[in-house]
Amino acid sequence: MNPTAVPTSTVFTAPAAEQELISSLPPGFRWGVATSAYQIEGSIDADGRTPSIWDTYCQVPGAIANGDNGDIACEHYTRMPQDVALIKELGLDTYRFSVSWPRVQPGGKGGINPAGIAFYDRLVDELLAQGIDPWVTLYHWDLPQELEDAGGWPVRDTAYRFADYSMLVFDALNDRVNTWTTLNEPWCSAMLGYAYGAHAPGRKEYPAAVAAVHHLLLGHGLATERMREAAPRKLDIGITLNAATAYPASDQHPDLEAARRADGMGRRLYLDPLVYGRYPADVVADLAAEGIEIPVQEGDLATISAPIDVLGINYYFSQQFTGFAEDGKTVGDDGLPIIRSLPLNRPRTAMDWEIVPEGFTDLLVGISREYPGLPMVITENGAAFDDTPDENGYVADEGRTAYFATHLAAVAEAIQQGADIRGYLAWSLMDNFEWAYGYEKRFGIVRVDYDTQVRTPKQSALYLKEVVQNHRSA
Ligand code: IFM
Repeated sequence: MNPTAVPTSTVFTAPAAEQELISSLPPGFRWGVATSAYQIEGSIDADGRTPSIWDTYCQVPGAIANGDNGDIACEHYTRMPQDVALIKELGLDTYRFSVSWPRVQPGGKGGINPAGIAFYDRLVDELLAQGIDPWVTLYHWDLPQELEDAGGWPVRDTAYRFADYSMLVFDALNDRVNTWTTLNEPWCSAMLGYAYGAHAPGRKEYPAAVAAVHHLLLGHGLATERMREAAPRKLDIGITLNAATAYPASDQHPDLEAARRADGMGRRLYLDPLVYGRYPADVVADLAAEGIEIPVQEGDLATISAPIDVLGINYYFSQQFTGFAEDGKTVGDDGLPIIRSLPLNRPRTAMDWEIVPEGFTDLLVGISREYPGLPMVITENGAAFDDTPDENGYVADEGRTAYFATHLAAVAEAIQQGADIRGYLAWSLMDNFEWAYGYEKRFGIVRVDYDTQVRTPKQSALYLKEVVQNHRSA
């Protein structure tokens, strides 16, 4: 690469090596931003929408920081054209948004709610009118409450309900939407929601969480098969996983084992059935040792491994793991092997997540080698920092901007090492409801003043705009 061809940013100057990598991103690479329904829409009672598990969970005392909820959020439901105009202004070509299940199918049963789907219909039209490609995520965590009352994701029937709901949305929008993601981050739905009680519905039942993993994947497979069969033309259908690199803290056996387990439960438990139609034998054995069985029925794995066109990867941080307790023991009082994360001693974001860009490269290269032939798009990547706006609401978010630069360079590095990565969608278009953290944590490249709902692009937005412009004109 000729160093004189490296563009110089006017809002932020990344180190030359990073700039050089970023400018090596291939032609045709997609650029965009992502959001999700409950985090931005508000208008929770409008047009027939019924409660989701998040509406319910937000009412649990102490569940959400400051008692926040998504009732108003960014008022995107009523301000949508303005938000699409922002995406256009930033020069991005793709917008990934999620559809609120209880908005389009209130109560999680029956036919489509015309007033609910009309919002997404208008959104898609608005995006297309602005030359922005709509990318639909069907499920970003807002299960209709009635389906949780019937057992939620640990219950097999929820997978079938999800496929039915998916087809309602698919039939309404597939004439204009080319890219479809079934689930966003099933690990979070299953583990944060049913094992750790940190997300809605707030349950702490590990075996139920493992059943939820299977039924989420089954729902993905059922929906994928049905959408594929009904597709009027070649469409891109896939799933988005949150994943990370699990580094062993040393090459001692307990540390290697801890990293293997973390990787197994966090990454391979999803990718192996999706790509190879089997659960990883070591993870199955680990679960069996705890008396937990994945509730697989005949034909499920063939359904789950229905071919996909795109694998979405959401990346935020990586960790290293040790199999030693602080006192040196390798087995806990519960008789299970110790597994705990150890700091890598890196700077952290406001989420207390360590900033580990090489973990991103290693993850992408690893997936491309272990699961070859699967085109990937980065469907989320970004960082929360404690922003300080100036008197005009502008945030010079140097930390977030640097995060984008190092992580874009990490993606470019992965491509150079052979990974097939087709695009990058930043998380998130604007500050929004960060689940259990409420509005305290800000991931937006655009600041939202929650008192006035004024949106102000931050330095990171201007930086990404410039990166995209430079990429297009290269
Ligand atoms: O805000 C979330 C998003 O909903 C899913 N992926 C991670 C983001 C940051 O925590």
